[in-house]
Amino acid sequence: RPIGVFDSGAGGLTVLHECLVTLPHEDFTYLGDGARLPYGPRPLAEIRRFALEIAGYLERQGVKLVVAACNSATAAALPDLQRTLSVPVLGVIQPEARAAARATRNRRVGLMATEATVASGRYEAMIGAADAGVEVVPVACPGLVPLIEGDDPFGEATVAAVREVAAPLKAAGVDTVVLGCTHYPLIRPILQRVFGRDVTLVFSADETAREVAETLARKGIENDPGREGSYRFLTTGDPDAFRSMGSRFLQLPIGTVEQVAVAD
Ligand code: DGN
Repeated sequence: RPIGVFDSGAGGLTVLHECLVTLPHEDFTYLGDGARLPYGPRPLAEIRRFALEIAGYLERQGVKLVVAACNSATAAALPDLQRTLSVPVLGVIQPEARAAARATRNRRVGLMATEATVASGRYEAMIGAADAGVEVVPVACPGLVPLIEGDDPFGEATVAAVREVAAPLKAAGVDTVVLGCTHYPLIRPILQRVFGRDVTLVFSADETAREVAETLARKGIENDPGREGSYRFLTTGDPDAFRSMGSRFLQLPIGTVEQVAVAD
């Protein structure tokens, strides 16, 4: 059975990318809610409703595990998803929160994320659960997703926007920055150069892929490691728009994209 991965759009493909590298023997079904993106600026209750619909659709498709590959959806809905679905559900916040608590030396961690993720307070709760002495300094970055999805993701405007959001985190003396949004791995070189050598950047994609692998092993639901897995794409929005944005995030062939309706 495949693993279901969902996001508001194509950003979660950075998480799928890492899962495909870490778990080449597994099958994946990725569902982007292209008809309703972006999630980041929406109220948490609305994101929760969308996430439950999307994940419910994947469950009806027969997936063996669901990955909420969207920080905003994880922030808004993870406990509800875990309560509602009959298969295990992993989000992108807890793996990253644990990694951040491990990485920090001065116990001061910065958070860059969408407005919804920052408003949820989930990172503070999860990092606090890992180490109650860690102070979290959050910065909402509403400008970054549109820039990374724009015509010039690696241009000067993106560098300027990163400098602006980095300034308060550098002033606060954080030694670790959690990149709490699916889109940020794409601009890793820009982020690392702006923050400098001594700041550790923690990404949700690779931490989550590791956690997916551990969960499959623990539950004994791994595929035979000798096989080559498959992956397929579904969207609630325009398949062509998904394909053109998606290749930027996946860095693998996308192939056919099927349009689906997710409501019950
Ligand atoms: N996938 C969203 C997140 O990780 O928060 C970013 C895109 C969006 O919906 N704004």
